[in-house]
Amino acid sequence: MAAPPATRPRHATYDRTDRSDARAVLAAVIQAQTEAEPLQRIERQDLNPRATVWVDELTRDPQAFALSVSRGLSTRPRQLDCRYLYDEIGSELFARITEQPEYYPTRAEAEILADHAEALAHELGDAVICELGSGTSEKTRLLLDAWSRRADGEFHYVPVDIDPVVLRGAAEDLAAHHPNLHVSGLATSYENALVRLRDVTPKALLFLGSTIGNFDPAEMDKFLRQVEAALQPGDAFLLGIDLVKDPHVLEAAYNDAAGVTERFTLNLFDRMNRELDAAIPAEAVEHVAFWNERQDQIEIYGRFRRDVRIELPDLEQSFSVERGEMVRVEVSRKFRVGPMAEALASYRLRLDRALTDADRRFALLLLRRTSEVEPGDAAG
Ligand code: AVJ
Repeated sequence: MAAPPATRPRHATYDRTDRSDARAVLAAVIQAQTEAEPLQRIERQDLNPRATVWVDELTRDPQAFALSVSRGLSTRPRQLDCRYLYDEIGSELFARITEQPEYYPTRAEAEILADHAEALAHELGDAVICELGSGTSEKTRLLLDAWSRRADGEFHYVPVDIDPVVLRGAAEDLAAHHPNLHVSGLATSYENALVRLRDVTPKALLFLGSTIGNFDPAEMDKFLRQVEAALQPGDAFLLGIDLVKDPHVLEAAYNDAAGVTERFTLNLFDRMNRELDAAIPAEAVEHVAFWNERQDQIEIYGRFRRDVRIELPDLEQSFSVERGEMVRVEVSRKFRVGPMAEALASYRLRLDRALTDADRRFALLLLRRTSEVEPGDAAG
């Protein structure tokens, strides 16, 4: 047994030689970082002997949603924070989006993961798999299965998701299906999770589904700085990016014929009614999604069919939205491999391999955190 991790929690690292203790070390790292943030209350929930989740107060705080909506409706153009799309209903609807024939990204990425899971497990099998925005961890199972076959002993998965309900479900289910797997889930923001995972190494940080496309350029810069700080030299970063392609294909993916994406968008306004008593009439909002050619991004809005007053009674605020107004709920940027690799190099992320599906719709970038910005990189 290693020394009790609690004696050196802030600098604890994952000990390769004693896999059985790694969960305790992970727990100590996470707990220690938590204590460094006294305002952030964290509740530890042991689900079964091999699955634990840490739930941040911020994920349970209704005020946070209200404040975010208030901010979003006060700015022009109005825009809501897309993370609030993923409550229990929204996560379920997103899972159904991924099954729609028009929504290719999930299938394309799963194809890549299935084709390369063995090779990735071979290359990265020692690493703790940490995943930002894990959701149901559906695609990640392809990797976990490969890790499970390869691992000589125990291995570790740290899923991070903003929704504690979805996270708990996935954590319990994954531990049940892999007898040599330990799951330590974090229900928190990416930012908090990255701080807490800094000392866990070697790790493979996963950010799949082209979720990075939800960030505007300034947010992406901030996020990549946090990733750079969270990774130790040699740690891996597996980044899924959706690629620029025929606008018809892109627009169809966000306007599926069955109307699931429409319901996904409208759920955000329903959620405002459910949790904030916003009093938005059900038929007042419609889903609009289109390709913005200049910015290489899909933009998704709720468009108001008539004048509506949105109430936020807890904040004693209300907002009048006019007929025809568009409230942005999400952007989904699309990328090109070359420029993306160049951008990532200035965060000390070196592209080792770009894996694509047969139709080159989607790419999975395998990056390594280097000690230095690669020479010749102008942006460094
Ligand atoms: C989960 C953010 C990657 O942008 O394609 C799908 C979300 N929104 N359809 C995406 C989404 C509407 C999705 N991401």
